[in-house]
Amino acid sequence: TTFLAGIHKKNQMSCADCHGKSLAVDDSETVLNKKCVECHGTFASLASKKKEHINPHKSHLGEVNCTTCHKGHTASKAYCNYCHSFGMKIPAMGSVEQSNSKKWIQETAPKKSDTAKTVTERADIVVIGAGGAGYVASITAHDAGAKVILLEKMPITGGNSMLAAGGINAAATRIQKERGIQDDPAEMVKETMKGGREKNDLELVKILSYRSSDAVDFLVSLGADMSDLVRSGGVHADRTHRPVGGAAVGPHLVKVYRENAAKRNIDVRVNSEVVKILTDKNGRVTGVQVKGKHRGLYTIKAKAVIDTAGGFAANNDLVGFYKPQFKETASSNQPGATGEGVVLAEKIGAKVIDMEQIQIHPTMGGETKVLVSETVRGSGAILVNHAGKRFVNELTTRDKASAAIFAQPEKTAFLVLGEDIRKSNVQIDGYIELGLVQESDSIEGLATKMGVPAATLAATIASYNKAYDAKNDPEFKRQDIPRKIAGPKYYSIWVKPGRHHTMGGVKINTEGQVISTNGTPVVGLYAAGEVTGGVHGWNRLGGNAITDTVVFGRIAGASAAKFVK
Ligand code: MEZ
Repeated sequence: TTFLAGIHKKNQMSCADCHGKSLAVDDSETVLNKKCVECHGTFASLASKKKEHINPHKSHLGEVNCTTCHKGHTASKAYCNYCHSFGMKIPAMGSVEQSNSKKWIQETAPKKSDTAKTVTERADIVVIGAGGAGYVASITAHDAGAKVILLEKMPITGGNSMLAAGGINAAATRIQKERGIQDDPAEMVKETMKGGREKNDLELVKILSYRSSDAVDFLVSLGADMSDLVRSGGVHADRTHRPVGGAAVGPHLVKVYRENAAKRNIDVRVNSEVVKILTDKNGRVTGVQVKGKHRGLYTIKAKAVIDTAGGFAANNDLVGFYKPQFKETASSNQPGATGEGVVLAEKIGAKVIDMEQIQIHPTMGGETKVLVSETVRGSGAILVNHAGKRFVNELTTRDKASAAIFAQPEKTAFLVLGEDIRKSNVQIDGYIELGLVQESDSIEGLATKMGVPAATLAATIASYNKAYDAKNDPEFKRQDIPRKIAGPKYYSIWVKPGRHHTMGGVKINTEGQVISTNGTPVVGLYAAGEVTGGVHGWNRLGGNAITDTVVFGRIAGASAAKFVK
């Protein structure tokens, strides 16, 4: 009686008042959530009532199901608590417990799966995982005439794309040309290969680069704003496209994807975990077995399956298996990034490559799971050690920047920036809201807060500003210094490297087909995004992940649609 269902019952409500008259079993909890909104109001109206500093109804996750956090028959639990230490309590059986990824998945898994009736449905194409690649593949396949079902094991869609802060790398775009920025897909190939330590699949990198400009046009055609540009590490031009003001790219794109899928009536199901990819006796893909939160096990027969289930940087055990030294590092990933998509494909013969290549992002916010975007450095911030000195080119590749931080005695560092840099990147205001930023009216004041020698920090900033004026950074050879570090306010963020991206995964060819261990395509199986290996080699460049999801999501969607025809 203490859970939400009990409270509703005490208020004379029946089961049908929330679940609808038919009491239909629905893993996405659509009817239930519609009822929540009817009685309690929309996200926007609830957000406007709250005066708290951190407003759960105004989150970067967008308008997710109410039942993501509010539970009728078990204790409610704030999803935000997985990543943030807000200690958010939910009225009526709220929990403040921090979760780890495994635990979250157990809670969303069905209890009666083994006893559930087996039902069979049909689709042309099933897409596994509703992150960026999954949405793009689904929209593309749908627009090519295929009947698509998009399945997501988590209670919300968006995957890691939802958390993407930076932007999408694309070369020779209309937007770059309008700003007079010289860029070339051939340069993008070269820099992506160099960043990946030449271990990338060159043919995939060429596709990534030469189709990147089209990918941005595609996003704009869906309604996305990609009008701002910034530079990411390891590249020579402002190639990272993002929404105006430097807003985080992920929440914006996922909102656009959700709207486009809804407009097309694409069947998107949350709380729906694929537990097996089905094949016939010749190894051709015939569909999937799904474990729905309420429905239990059921089958969807399909002529093709697209695996876009993402990477595994949130899976401690898997990371520990491939890279024991990274097991205890914090992860910037959403809790569902646990790698089942790789295992599902491997079980039906897919070749898996580069699994030990796990990217460590240099700047996670102190002890948190919050990623402080590379675009903060791209906007002009410097990295300073505990002695108050720069120690690395801030726009080098992530592997090198992380290694340079790990080489410091404290294994942590600070981002230091001034007022203009803060104003140029709206995400910094978000870090201020989250309490990650220290600020002061003077360099001396900031140095005291950081616990670094004031005279050294002042000399570091003066020398960086001199490099800005001279357009030459003799000590660290940073190529792009877009802004000086100047007051009236100075800011610092304490940062620590953390797990961010898994470069390995299933091998694909240029058509997005999954390649088997014997070197031929697994018939009917396609893949795109972080579940695949090969595109990024041994180190991914910042901004290339969204390009990967869009370019290869489109390829997988189009190839699968052509195949089912
Ligand atoms: O591509 C990324 O991972 C990226 C740009 C992240 C970030 O630091 O913002």
